[in-house]
Amino acid sequence: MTLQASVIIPALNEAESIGFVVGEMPWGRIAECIVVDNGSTDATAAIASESGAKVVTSERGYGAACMAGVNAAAATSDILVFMDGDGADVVDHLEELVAPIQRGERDFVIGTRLGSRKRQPGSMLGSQVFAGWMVGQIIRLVFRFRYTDMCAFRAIRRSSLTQLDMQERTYGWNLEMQIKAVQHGLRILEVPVSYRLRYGGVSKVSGDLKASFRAAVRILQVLLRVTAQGRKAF
Ligand SMILES: Nc1nc2c(ncn2[C@@H]2O[C@H](COP(=O)(O)OP(=O)(O)O)[C@@H](O)[C@H]2O)c(=O)[nH]1
Ligand SMILES: [Mg+2]
Repeated sequence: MTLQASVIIPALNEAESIGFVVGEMPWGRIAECIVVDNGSTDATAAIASESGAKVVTSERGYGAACMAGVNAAAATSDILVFMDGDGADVVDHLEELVAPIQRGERDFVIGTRLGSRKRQPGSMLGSQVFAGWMVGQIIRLVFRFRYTDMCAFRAIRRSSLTQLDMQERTYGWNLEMQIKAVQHGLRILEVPVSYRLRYGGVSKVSGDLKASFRAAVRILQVLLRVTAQGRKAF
């Protein structure tokens, strides 16, 4: 029996892109696509729903949206896939993320935009490449596992995610998952993925100076807090 996968997409003011993203879903391969809209002032929710997604809302924050998606996922889904709602992630790679978990070989499969696959020029800022590298080095020094990126496109076994007891409700969510996955001894795999320019609309994080600064501070806080807790616990 193949394990079922739910795709969870946090989306904030993505009216220009969300129809494209949901429209690309390989419906035959997934149980459902959940779009979590918490505070959009545009037609994101309506377009997502018209395109076939299940739309839910949550408290403010990127991590809060991801968590709401987890809580909304069908009880029959054993695998949760996260991806962005701007069309930058390439859903064709979904199979490569999900299959190692379905085969029982891995618990957490994360995309890396810095591997062998094509990255559209300008789709990733130098600061994002550097942040992924730096965080990867710190995690490697402390926990002996090397990540090359903090890519949002990732798949995780639901029971493993529950075990991680995620606390972050803003932009530290992705990193918290990565560090805790190592701390809890999950079987992790990085898979090279392609990355595109966003389909339409504007960036809420990397392209916005204030938001990038807030995200960077949050990521550093998570890095220090979760790493310190992990060192105590293990
Ligand atoms: N629901 C929700 N989605 C968010 C929030 N902040 C960012 N997103 C979504 O998270 C994804 C990544 O954000 P994006 O603006 O593309 O960041 P960038 O890739 O760093 O430029 C997109 O799908 C956004 O719509 C938020 O507070 N709530
Ligand atoms: Mg983006």
